[in-house]
Formats: sequence, structure tokens, C-alpha cells
Amino acid sequence: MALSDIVSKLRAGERIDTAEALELWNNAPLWSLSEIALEAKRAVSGDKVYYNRNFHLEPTNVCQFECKFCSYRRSEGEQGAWDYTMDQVLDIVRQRKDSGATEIHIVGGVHPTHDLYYYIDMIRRVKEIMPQAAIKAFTAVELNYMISKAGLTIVEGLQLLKDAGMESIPGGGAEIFAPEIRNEICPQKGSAEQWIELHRAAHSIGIDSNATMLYGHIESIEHRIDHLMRLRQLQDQTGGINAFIPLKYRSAHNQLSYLGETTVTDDLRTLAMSRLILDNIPHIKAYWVMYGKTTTELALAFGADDIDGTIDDSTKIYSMAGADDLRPTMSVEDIERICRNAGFRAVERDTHYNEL
Ligand code: V47
Ligand code: SF4
Repeated sequence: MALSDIVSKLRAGERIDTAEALELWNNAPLWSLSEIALEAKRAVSGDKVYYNRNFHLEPTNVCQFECKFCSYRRSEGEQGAWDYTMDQVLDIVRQRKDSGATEIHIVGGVHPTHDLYYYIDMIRRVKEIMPQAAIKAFTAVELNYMISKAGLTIVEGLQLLKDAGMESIPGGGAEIFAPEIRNEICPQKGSAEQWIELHRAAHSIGIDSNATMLYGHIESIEHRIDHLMRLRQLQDQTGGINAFIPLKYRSAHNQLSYLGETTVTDDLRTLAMSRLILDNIPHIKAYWVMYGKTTTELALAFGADDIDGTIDDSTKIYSMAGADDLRPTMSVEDIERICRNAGFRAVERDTHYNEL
């Protein structure tokens, strides 16, 4: 199909297929992708760009797995490893108790001994300190590991976590679904089907979630499209995904460093194509900690309608992989300025995208 026909199809609100997505991705001028992705974004969220007041809690970077793109993980006892005690974790939360945060994003490594019941206890105790904050916790990979180790079904394990106060699941661990890439960059992580089934189970019991895609390493555009199509299919079936976050591979200090990083135009094209393919996922997030603030401003012209939150110097995953900001923090004023500079209006939201 000719490019102009694909654009007309999108403007008519019709869905594009894999071949059309590939044609658009490879051949549409960047400005044209900006134009149609913005139209799609405006239909969902008008001139709003969402953000929240949040912080991350990373209880440990000790991880059993060795994903090749990861700069964050350490083995037990290795230099640079941390493994906070429960008291230390709770102290971090106590220090931020009055920060106004409405969300605590908890992720760490796939730890060899901390089990499901340890994390249930953590969630319960964090929630006791900050009952007003929603807990968005653990990637599907961490959850699959801790729940299967406990000998429970996925639904049983998720229900226990939900009962303790977990409201939502972040998008991590999706990487690239295609097995030939997944087996190469993160062979221990479990299959695409396991990631998808965990999110499906969560949605079935009222836990919503996000989805991600790690791009810019050894995958092709076809792999990215395949990934987005699988997410679109899941969302058609459950409707439980709030936001999609394309994650740019950052290349410092990991086993894939020799690959370097993608260009900013690739980042913008990927965002716009995500908005256009994922016609059923309402929010596309430009995660500012990963892009840096400059690219985030630009990203808002390519279909993103969310920039994540204030963060408050609480995550190390990206600074350890080479992101600009070593102590990522944004005030609400910074966020408002970035949105205004890009021609939009910043709107505070909660974890489930209710406006505050
Ligand atoms: O799954 C790890 C990625 C993810 C690198 O749901 C890397 O709101 C780039 O999922 N370069 C975890 N990416 C982070 C994540 C996330 C982040 C922000 C918001 C949300 C949300 C979710 O980080 C991992 C992996 O894909 N990652 N190392 C790296 N070197
Ligand atoms: Fe472990 Fe997650 Fe890093 Fe993979 S990406 S090595 S699972 S911390």
C-alpha cells in the first residue's frame, strides 16, 4: 500500500497491519509521523501531558539473571551490590512519607532468597507508612520467579500481593518478545508468553499494568513491530494496559556496550510508531529519566502524552547505564515547563490515570 493510503487509513481511525506498519516505519518522513502521531495523541488526551509525583524503591540490585543489556545487576557480595534490610527499605519510605508522592514504584533484581512472602510483608509495611500512595511493583519476570518458587499459581500469587496492597504492575521485563532476540539478550528471563500471561492474569483480577519494549540493540524494525502487535493483541483481549513505554537501550557498562546507542530520530520514530500501532493503549510514556530532559521535550511532538514523574533521585537503573542525569529529579515546575515548551499542558494523575 502506498504511504499516502496508509496515512489516510490512520486518519480514518483504521488499524494498520504489520506490512503497513513496516512501510510507514521505514519510509515515512519524520515530520509526517509527528503529524499523524500527534493527531492520534490529541484524540485521546487533547493538549494534556500526564505526570505523577512518584519515587522508586530499589531494595536490591542482586540478581540471579545476567541480561546482557543490564548495567544494574550484581552478584551477591560483588562490589557495587546492595541489598537493603527491611528496616532500611522502610526508612527510605519514612523519609519520603510527606513528599506528596502518590505512587511508589518498587523493582529490584531477581533475588536468590527474598521470596514472595518477604515481598508481601514489604508491601504491607510500606503501605502502612504511606497508605495514600499506590504501589506499582515488580516486573513480570520478578513476579513469575517469586510466585512459581512459592508453588502457587500466578493468579493465587498475584491475589496475595494485591491483598497486601499492590495495585499495579510496571512494564519491565518485556524487552523484545521475538525468541531469537530474547534468547540472545536475556536467555534466563522466560518467554514472551510468560510475560504476556502474567499481565493477562493480573488484568483478570483487577490489577492494571504498563508495558515496555527495550529497543536499539540487536533487534530489527520487524522485531519491534512484532512486539507491538503482540501487545495490541493482549490489550484487545483484556484492556488492562494503561501505558506503553518504549525503552531506549543505554549502552554504558554492560555486555552490549560495543553496540552503542540509537539516534534521536530513531527514538522519535519509535515513539510515533508506538502511538500509531497501539491504537488501543491510551497512554504512551516518554520516560524522561531514560531519554534525558532534552529528548523528552521533543518526544511530546511524537505522540507521547505522559512523561512519568518527579522520581526524586530514587532510581539507579538508568544512571548506571549511562543516562545524563546521575541523580534524576524533576520538580513539578520543571515538568510544567517541559510540557509548556512543547505546547502542552501538564496534568497530574494517579497511577490509574485519574486526574488529580
Ligand atoms: O525491563 C535495563 C530496562 C526495565 C537497561 O511501568 C534498560 O511505568 C535501557 O520497566 N538500557 C525496567 N533499558 C524499567 C521499567 C520501567 C521504567 C520506567 C517506568 C516504568 C513503568 C517501567 O529497564 C527492564 C529493561 O527493559 N533496562 N537495563 C539499559 N541498559
Ligand atoms: Fe536482573 Fe533485571 Fe538486570 Fe535482567 S534486567 S539482569 S532480570 S536486574
